[in-house]
Amino acid sequence: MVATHVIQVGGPNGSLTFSPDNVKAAVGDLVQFQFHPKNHSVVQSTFDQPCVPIQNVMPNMTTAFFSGFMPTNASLRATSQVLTYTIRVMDTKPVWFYCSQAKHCQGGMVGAINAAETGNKTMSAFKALAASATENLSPGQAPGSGSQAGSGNGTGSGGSGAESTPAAGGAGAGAGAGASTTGSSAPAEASTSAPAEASTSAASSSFSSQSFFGLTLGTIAAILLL
Ligand SMILES: [Cu+2]
Repeated sequence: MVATHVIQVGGPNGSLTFSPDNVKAAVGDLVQFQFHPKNHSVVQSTFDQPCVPIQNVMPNMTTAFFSGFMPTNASLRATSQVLTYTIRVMDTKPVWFYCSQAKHCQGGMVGAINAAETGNKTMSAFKALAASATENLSPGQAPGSGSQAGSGNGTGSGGSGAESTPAAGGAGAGAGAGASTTGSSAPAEASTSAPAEASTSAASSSFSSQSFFGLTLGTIAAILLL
């Protein structure tokens, strides 16, 4: 029987986490990522370069997965129209992944399937490597182009049995916060989704307590993870 392991991507309070950040899965099992606000992604990486797509490091990698960006908001979850992305586990070797939004990878938004509990390649070691990464890249994004300028292709490769399930109706990113993104259904391109996150953060800070001392939401989130 095929087991499905659910991983929460982000959290209702905006946390930059995958939860759980390491699942034990058997060959053939499914791993379903469920996306929380505001706009995250799941990108496969190597252990050694946590914030770089695996195909940048291993050009012959044909089964790399990338969910695309998944702009969503709380009301979408309330109506159970949760954005999901599901992959199939192809072997028992560790699979490493991260969120390519802004500096989420460096902020600790990394995870694994079948990471070892001990030794050199543990989840905590992976997280430490991510924290010191110089860039956070989406697939297709040129190194050195900056974290806001990517153009992800928004599709997982079929090789790993990936499928994404955009919610019906195509909810716009940050609709509750007045962001002016287009309301097309996910996966959005990084070039539009990255500014969306920035604008929703700014909008929400204007009417909530998320912006103390002029810090942005992202800065506060980063500090909280220190
Ligand atoms: Cu993220």
